[in-house]
Amino acid sequence: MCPVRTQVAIVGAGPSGLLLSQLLAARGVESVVVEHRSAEHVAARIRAGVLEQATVDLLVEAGVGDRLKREAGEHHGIYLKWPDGKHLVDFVELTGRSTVVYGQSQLQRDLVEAAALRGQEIHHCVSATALHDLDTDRPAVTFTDASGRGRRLQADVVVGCDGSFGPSRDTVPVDVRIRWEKDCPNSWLGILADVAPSTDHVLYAWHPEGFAMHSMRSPAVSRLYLQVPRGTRVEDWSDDRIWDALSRRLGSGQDGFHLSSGPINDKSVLPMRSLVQTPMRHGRLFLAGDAAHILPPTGAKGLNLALADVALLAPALADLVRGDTRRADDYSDRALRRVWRSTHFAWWMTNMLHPTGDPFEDELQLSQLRWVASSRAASTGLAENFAGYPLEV
Ligand code: FAS
Ligand code: PHB
Repeated sequence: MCPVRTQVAIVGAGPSGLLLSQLLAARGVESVVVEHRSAEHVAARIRAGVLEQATVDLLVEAGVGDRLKREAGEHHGIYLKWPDGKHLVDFVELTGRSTVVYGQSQLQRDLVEAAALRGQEIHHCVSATALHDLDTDRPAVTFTDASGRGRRLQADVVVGCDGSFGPSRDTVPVDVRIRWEKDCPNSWLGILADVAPSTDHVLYAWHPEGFAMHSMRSPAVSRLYLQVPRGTRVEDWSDDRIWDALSRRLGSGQDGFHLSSGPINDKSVLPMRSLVQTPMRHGRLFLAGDAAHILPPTGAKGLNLALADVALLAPALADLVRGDTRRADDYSDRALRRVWRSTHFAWWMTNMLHPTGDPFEDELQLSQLRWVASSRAASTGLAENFAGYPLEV
């Protein structure tokens, strides 16, 4: 096994891993990234879409925001819709902050291009990734590289940016970690369709049959979601069945709203759950992004939170590798303040918008939607959370 040495070993080349390597390079800190999949596979995954103002500012400052500034659609609010009502929560009017819609796959492409420009070392298509000696000052990551060779990456620090299914969070000893998990009874069935969006802002709809959401990726591509029971198989939903359900739940044909349909070119089912693991550091292992927390996507927080983690972590690691551990010692507590705020908001939005089949719950949810629509205080609360907070709450 031929050992290689770096300052920061990053497991995972998704948005958190690549942005971290970008932020570290800007601080003169060397890193090496190991990734299980090919660059094409990671970039092709259809996932998040909404970026908070603080995230946009972070990406622009990191030097990866040029295309985002040119192509992202600014959205100063979201619509809430229910059978006898519709309301625009205007973030700018209420909080002075805005959001943009920019697909995660577009952001991933920007991060990959920036990594190539700076000559970032990334090992794709690795297997058998394992983390070692995390409670020493010589931690390491071993893996089998794409050519089948065993590799050992020695580092000062290891960062787990390996998402929901990576090995990092399980490497923290059971008697050290606390893991909070809460499964939702629903999943989301998401589609990407070649059709112009039928709404100018992201539209969240409560309907007795189930939640639906209309988002977008460009003037010609729509992104839409349906609440489906947990365990739903994507093959159980034909294109026609999907469009029929979306049309009913989004209220097509009512109040001048008409849902346009078109060819569906991606379909997937996303189980919904909340998970938080603390602490987000163990010795020389730091966790960031989905490796540390998973949120229901109803609050559009997953990606934003992942990037907020690394915005905190990069300066802390730059200090750590130069001998100053103070910010690294504070990382977990500081990051978790935002993690819990985002986790609560995602839970609150999910419980307000997803009917459970219980008529009593239906009335509570409808009352909450009418309250948010009629109370400036309530809609400001939603706007503050959705449009996001400064990078450190
Ligand atoms: P990621 O999961 O993006 O990246 C982790 C990387 O680590 C992956 O590339 C993986 O291949 C790699 N990896 C895993 N195991 C490894 C190993 N053993 N060795 C090396 N590499 C390894 N968020 C929203 O806000 N809105 C949405 O609509 C939304 N939809 C989603 C749909 C799905 C199917 C999923 C899974 C998540 C969704 N999310 C959504 C959340 C998502 O956007 C995440 O928050 C975001 O990808 C987090 O980025 P990372 O932390 O970098 O993790
Ligand atoms: C998306 O555009 O994919 C999106 C928008 C809002 C959400 C989740 C996903 O809450």
